Amino acid sequence: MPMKRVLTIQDISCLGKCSITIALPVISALGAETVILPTALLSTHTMFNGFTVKDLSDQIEPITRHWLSEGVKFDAIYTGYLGTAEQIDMMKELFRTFGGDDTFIFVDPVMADNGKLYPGFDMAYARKNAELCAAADIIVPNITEASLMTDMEYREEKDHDEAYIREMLDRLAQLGARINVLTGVSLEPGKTGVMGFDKETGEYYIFQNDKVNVTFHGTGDLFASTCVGGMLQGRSWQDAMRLACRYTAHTIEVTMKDPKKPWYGVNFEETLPDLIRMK
Ligand code: PXL
Repeated sequence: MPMKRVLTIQDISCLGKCSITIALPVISALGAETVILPTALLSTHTMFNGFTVKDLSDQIEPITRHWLSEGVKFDAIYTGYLGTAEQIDMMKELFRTFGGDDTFIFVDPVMADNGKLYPGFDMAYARKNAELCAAADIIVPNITEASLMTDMEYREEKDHDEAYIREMLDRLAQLGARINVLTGVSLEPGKTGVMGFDKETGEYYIFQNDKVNVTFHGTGDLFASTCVGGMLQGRSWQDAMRLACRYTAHTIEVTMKDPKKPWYGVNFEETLPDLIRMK
């Protein structure tokens, strides 16, 4: 099979195991060429105190202009954490330039979790992220992000039921993407996973894992990167979601066994060989 090529656009957090430092190894391990466009350079991710940030917005236009002059094409474009509303506008432009029938656009509207926006984001940014989702083929918000983009109440996992999740999926679909996947969905006690909706076929998909009662930073990026890599291997979106749920859960479990686990991220390095073998 010819090698697939994906462009991923998100920050570089030098220390912290998230965004590009997860996307590159994970998608590469799944066998696709991973081209990066860094949106900002941070000393660490934003859960640390005192992190430094250098915005790289001014590099986006010259870098993409060079790629255009080289005739570069992508099989997928995957956006994650972006810093500013202006960068979202730049992404919409970039999708128009590099998108097309042979390029799927995968948007993870990273901005919030556990009912709260991440530092530096506000409701205006949430509305902007909804515009980015409208320009995508597939989106993978968590419940917090989806609640902000659909004006629905945020409910914790213990309060999820299928009616709540279906309504959220229907409202997400109205934003515009064809495939809408909610992460962090719990449809049975002790379980967590995803529920997705393909608005073209009208099909819903649910996958639930045993819940490990911890949250780790970077697991959303691990999940999204695995989905993108899985889809580039030719898996259906449902198969890619299932792989991503199983791999993320497995990595959390393995990380929990490390007495020296870092507080800021998961030990995905230890589980990458398993991912390569997972069916
Ligand atoms: O994992 C998402 C993410 C990516 N990049 C940065 C972050 C976060 C979440 O907080 O701070 C810089």
